Amino acid sequence: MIELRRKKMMQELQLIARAQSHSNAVALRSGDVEHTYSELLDRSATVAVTLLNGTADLNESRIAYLVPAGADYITVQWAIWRAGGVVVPLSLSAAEPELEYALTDSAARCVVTIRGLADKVRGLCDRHNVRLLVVEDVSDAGGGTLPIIEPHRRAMILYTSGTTSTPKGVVTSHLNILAQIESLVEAWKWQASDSIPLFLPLHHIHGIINVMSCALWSGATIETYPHFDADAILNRVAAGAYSVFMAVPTIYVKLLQTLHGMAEDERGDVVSGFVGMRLMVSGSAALPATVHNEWTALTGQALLERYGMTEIGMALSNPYDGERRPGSVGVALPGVDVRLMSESGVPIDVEDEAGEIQVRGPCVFVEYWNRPDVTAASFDDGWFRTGDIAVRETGYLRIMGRQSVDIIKSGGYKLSALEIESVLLQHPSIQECAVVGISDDTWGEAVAAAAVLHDNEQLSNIDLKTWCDDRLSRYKIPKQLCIVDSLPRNAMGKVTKPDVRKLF
Ligand code: MLC
Ligand code: AMP
Repeated sequence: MIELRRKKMMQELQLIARAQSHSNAVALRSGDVEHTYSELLDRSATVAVTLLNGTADLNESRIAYLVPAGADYITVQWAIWRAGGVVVPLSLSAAEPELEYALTDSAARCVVTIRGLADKVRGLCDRHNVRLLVVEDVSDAGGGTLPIIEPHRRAMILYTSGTTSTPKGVVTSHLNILAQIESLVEAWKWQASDSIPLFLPLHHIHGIINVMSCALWSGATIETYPHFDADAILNRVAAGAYSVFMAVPTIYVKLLQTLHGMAEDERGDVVSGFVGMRLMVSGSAALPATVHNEWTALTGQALLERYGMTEIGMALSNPYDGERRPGSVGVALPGVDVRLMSESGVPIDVEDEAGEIQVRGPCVFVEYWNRPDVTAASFDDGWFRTGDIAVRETGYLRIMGRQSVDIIKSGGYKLSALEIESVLLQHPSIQECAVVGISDDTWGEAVAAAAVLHDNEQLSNIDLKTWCDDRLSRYKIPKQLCIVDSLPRNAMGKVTKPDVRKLF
C-alpha cells in the first residue's frame, strides 16, 4: 500500500506531491473562507478530468484562464498542469485586444474563467472557436485517470512586454518553475508556519512564483485580496496575520503614504504587525534608497531587495541573514549563475565596472513562444542576456539602468514604449508619436507620450485616455501627453528618446 502510494507520489508533479503532503493544512484564506490543500487538490483533479474531456493527455495544449486570486485560481492552475496542459494566465485588467492577442498568439485551446467574468471572454472564444469553461459549472463526474507529466515538459507561458511592439510569450518548463521555487525557499527560509498576503496580479512571475508557488510549496497559508487595498491589508497586518510580505516598490510608497495619514495609536498597531514579520521583500523595480530607509525608520524592518525577470525567475538577492544594503540587489541566489558582461563582450571580474547582467541555470526559461530567432538572440553562449546594466560594489550588485530606452517599469509592470506607440498611432488625430518613461516618485517611471497631430486636429489628455480605454490596460495609458510640431530626431532621422523625455 505504502509502496503504491509512494509510486503514485513519484508520478505526480513535485508541486502536486508537495501539496499532497500538506493535506489538511490551510492553503488559502479568502475573506472568511478557508481552503485546505486537500480541498484544492480534489477540486483540481475534477477540473483536470473535465479539461481532458475523454483524452489521455493535453500534451502541452495551451489553456488560458481569466480567474481572480483565490481557490479557483489555484484549482485551475493545478488542473491544467495535472491534465498535461500549459497554463496561460490572462490579465484581469487587460483590454479586449490584449486578451485576443494572448489567446491567438498562444493558440489557446480553451479559456477557463468564472461566471462573473464569462461575458468578458465569451465573444472572443466564439470568434476564435475556443472552448469556454466556467469553473463553477464543472461537476464531479466521478473518476478519470490523469497523465504522468515529465518535469522537462512546458508548463507556463507568461506574456511580457519589451523590446518588440507585441508582447512575447515566455515559456517555462516544470523544471524551470521547480528551480525558481526551490532557490527562493532555500534563500528566504520559507516554512509551513508562514502566512503571506497576496495582492499582486497573477499573470506575472512575482505573484505567481515568489508569493503563491513558494507558499504552496512550503505548506504555508496565503491570504488573497481581490486587488491592492492598503486599508484592508494594513488592518490584517495590525492583527498580526502575516509572517512574510512581498511587494513592488510602488506599494511600499503607497503604504508609507497611508501610514503617515493614520492616527498615532492606529499606526502603532500596524507598525507592531510589521515588526513581528520575519521577512519583507521588495522587487520588480528599483527600490529607492530613500524609501528603503524611510521604511526601516518607521517599521524597524530592513526590506530585502531582490532582482528578477520573467525569463529567469529571481537571480539576485540581498541576504536573509546579513547586510541588506539600500540601493543594491545583493548576490546570486542558490542555483543561479550570474555574470556581468562588458560592451565589448568580455566578462567583468572587477568591482565598479558596469556591464550587462547575464544569467545561467535551471531557472532560465525554455524559449519565447514561436519566436526562435528572438530566443537565439537573447542568449550569449548559453547565458541569458537580461538587458539590465549593473556594477559590483564590495560584492553586491547595484542596478544602473537598462540597455533599451523602449522599456518602461511603472509600478512594477514592464511596459513597451513600442507597443503603446503602435496603439496610439491608430488614433485618427495622431500622425507621429514617441512614448517614454519619466521619473515618478510613486510609479518609479510614468508613461508619457509626445505626439504630432494631423493638420487642424486637437487632442486632450482626457480624450486620449478615454480612447485608449478599450485598447490598452489602464496602467499602460500615458499619464502625460505633450503635443509638439515635430519629434526630436538625430541626424539619421531617428527619434531621440532622451530629448523626448526633456519635453515633460
Ligand atoms: C495602477 N495604475 C497604474 C499602475 N497601476 N498606473 C501606472 N502604473 C501602474 N503600475 C493606475 C490605474 O490605471 C488607475 O488610473 C490608477 O493608477 C489607480 O489604479 P488602482 O488600481 O487603484 O491602483 P493600485 O491598485 O494602487 O495599483 C498599484 C499597484 C499595481 C502597484 C498595486 O500597479 C500593481 O499591482 N503592480 C504590480 C505589478 C507586478 O506584479 N509586477 C511584477 C512583474 S514580474 P486611472 O487613470 O485608470 O484611474 C517582474 C519580475 C520581478 O517584474 O522581478 O518580480
Ligand atoms: P519583467 O520583465 O516584468 O519580469 O521585469 C523584469 C525587469 O524588472 C528586470 O529586467 C529589471 O529591469 C526590473 N527589476 C526587477 N527587480 C528589480 C530591482 N530590484 N531593481 C531594479 N530593477 C528590477
